[in-house]
Amino acid sequence: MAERTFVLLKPDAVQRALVGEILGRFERRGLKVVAMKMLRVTRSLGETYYAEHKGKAFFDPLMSYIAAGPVVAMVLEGEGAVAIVRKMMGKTNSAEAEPGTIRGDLALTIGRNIIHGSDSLESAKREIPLFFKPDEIHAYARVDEAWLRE
Ligand code: DAT
Ligand code: MG
Repeated sequence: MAERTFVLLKPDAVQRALVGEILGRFERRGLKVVAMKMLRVTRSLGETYYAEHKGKAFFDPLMSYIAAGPVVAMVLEGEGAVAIVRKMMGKTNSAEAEPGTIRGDLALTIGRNIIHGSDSLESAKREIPLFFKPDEIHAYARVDEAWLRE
């Protein structure tokens, strides 16, 4: 069953011009981009999005990091998308992430780990509507078919 997951390229990924590199990995794997936008994460959105970490020692630095510049948010669709994206991202602590993973190839520390991906289908269902309205998410297969008929 095709499922959807939420991915956020954090401010350092944008600032380091790694958007194409990371997006290309997902596209080449076969995941479909069904929604994408560049935006700033406000303090209020950041607190809702990372609510599970409120009260932890790294919460304030995490809020500053996520709000430090524009991010690229996206919804990726495909069979097993949630687990596949997590595997491709590598461990949360970039220092421990395996080479071949996004963090293992492109990031050095836990505090600058360049990417977020939903950790479960439930998280994806909570996170996607924080960033996208229903009409900003596109039914990829149907769009493609209509376009081919023209
Ligand atoms: P992930 O982003 O792999 O889902 P998470 O949800 O546990 O990891 O944490 C969210 C972000 O918070 C993570 O990408 C980086 C930061 N973070 C987590 N644990 C941390 C820690 N021990 N020290 C500093 N930052 C941390
Ligand atoms: Mg997480």
